[in-house]
Amino acid sequence: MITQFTYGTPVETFAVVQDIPVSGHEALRRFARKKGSPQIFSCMLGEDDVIYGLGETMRGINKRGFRYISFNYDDPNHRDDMPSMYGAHNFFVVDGEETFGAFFDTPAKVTFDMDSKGSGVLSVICASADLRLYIVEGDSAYGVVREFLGAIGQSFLPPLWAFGYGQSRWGYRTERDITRVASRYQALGIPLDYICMDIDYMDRYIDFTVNKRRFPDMAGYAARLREQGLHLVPIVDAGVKIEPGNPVYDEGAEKGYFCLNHEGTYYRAEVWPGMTHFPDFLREEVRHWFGDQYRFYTDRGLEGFWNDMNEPAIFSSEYRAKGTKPDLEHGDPDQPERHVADFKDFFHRLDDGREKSNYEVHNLFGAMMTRASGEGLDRLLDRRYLLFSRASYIGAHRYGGIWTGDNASTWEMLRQNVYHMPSLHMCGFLFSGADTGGFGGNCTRELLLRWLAVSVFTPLMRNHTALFTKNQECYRFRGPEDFKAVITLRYRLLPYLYSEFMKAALERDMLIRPLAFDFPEDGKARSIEDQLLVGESIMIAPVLEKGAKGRIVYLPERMTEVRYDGKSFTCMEVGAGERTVMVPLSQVVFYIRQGRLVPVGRAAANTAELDLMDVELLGTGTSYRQYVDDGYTKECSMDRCIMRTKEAQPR
Ligand code: MIG
Repeated sequence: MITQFTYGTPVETFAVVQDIPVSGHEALRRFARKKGSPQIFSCMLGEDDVIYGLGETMRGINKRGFRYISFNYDDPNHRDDMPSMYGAHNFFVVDGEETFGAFFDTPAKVTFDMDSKGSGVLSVICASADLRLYIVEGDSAYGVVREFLGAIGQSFLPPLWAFGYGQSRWGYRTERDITRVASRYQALGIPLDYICMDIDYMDRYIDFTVNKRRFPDMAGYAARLREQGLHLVPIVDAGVKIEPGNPVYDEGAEKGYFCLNHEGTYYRAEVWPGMTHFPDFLREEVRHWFGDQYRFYTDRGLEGFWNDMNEPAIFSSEYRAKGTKPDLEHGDPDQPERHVADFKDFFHRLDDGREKSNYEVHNLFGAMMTRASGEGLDRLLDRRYLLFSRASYIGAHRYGGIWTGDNASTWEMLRQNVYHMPSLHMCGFLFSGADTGGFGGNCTRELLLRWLAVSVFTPLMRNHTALFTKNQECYRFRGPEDFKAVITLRYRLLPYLYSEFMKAALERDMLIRPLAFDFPEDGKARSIEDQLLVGESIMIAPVLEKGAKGRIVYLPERMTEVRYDGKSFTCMEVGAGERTVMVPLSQVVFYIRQGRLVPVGRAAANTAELDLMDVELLGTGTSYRQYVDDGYTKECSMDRCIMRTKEAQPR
């Protein structure tokens, strides 16, 4: 059950799509002690209460003990104590003496103090008094999450090829660079489905352009790659370069589609292309116009995109450049001063007639860019597309996926990737993943192999790294057959992973879950954060430590231990409890739950060559409901599931 409380005149965020009746404010007393204003919510926690949720935030799966701030922020130096990342996912669940969820639906800054002082107090402070608060009740943490997922609507559904392996790097400049990546992967027989084009494919970093010298015939080139089963995925940045003569700029400027400054002229900020204006994505008409611009790419045969810099990230604003400051009377101790200055001089004109500074509606900007592009692509294409964004807000999950931004090639960041996945799935962002191998810094062979073994199980599986870092494509390291083994496993598991993703999306469920969600009575499972459940049948226990030859795994029940060595699967029944498992770098080990099945397919060079129907069934179950389609149809429903059955195995 969900109860809605409304305070003031909230900005429409489009996060919740279910019709939820509004309750009188007194009803909130059951959950919270309100101190004076609706902007402050607080409640007492039981000693052993666990707090789940908050999507893209640092730290572990249990968010208790720290402070988090929803204020979308581009900080490439990810640290454990960093309060904000690129997304604002204001939903959490308290699991304990009293189990309930809360979603603070406001695009302004929200501070979540999850008992940071250790005194048993959870408190939430909203910067704006105009907000909606949803309290979600259920009989378990998992039940609360499912209730919430039902309210925020169906996840974005990417095409099958988006579940393939993708290679990216900031630094690919020309057709030749991309061709080299494709042919090296093909020569080694390592599967690959797409290659990302970072900002250097553009003409001077201007969206909806191609640098003609570097890509003389983008449409022809994309078509040639498609014949090899490969897709090109261009980046699109949020800012539109100020350049009279460029049709996108001209039309946007003429029609009043850009955000304003305090003087009422277009807000100017410096980003990659130089001085830019930001489209006012919060308005329907502007979203429609911006979404239509993707036609530039779809006309050239491109069907996958990543939206970047949409927190938005700003290198320098006019104010900053002039050294003057707008009214900082209400400064913000949690934000760098320049940030507050940039976002307070930056105005949106909402569809409801109000004008709001970006500072007040900040967390919606990237989400509405995703919505603009998602809706545009939906109009332009008769098939599903790939889209993932850096900034987000709950609701954007219906239009695209996200990646977790500029992590680094460290073991801590690999571990953070594991923690992020269930938290993101609680907030609806099923199609998500991290930069595999790490964005900043230099990746080692060992770290990349261990990271790939985690990414095999995340919906977005993309290797990406920053300019000036060591090359990170699999073929740059010795022993490419080990990389081939791990990535081949992804393709062999796709009949299962794709099916589980689609079922989770269609049934408003999570795909990746903490152990505690499925084993709530198991005290030990409740405290484990480095093992995850993936779909209905699989549990993973990845090796996350440098130099480790294996690890200790906790099994809440009897399971099948499956080992993949690049050629075949070896299955072994193992009992409940702790066990030590050895995992060489050339192998991946995962677990199949008691009485469940996993359909595995044959190896394939890419998803175009993959046959979802040609599977063998692993595990001790007797039946599995497999979702199957052509991989791109927009008509997806549970009716597409087929039943796989297997004779019961004698034990
Ligand atoms: O200021 O386009 O997170 O993935 O490679 C950096 C260059 C801009 C940030 C993205 C990263 C991308 C990079 N971008």
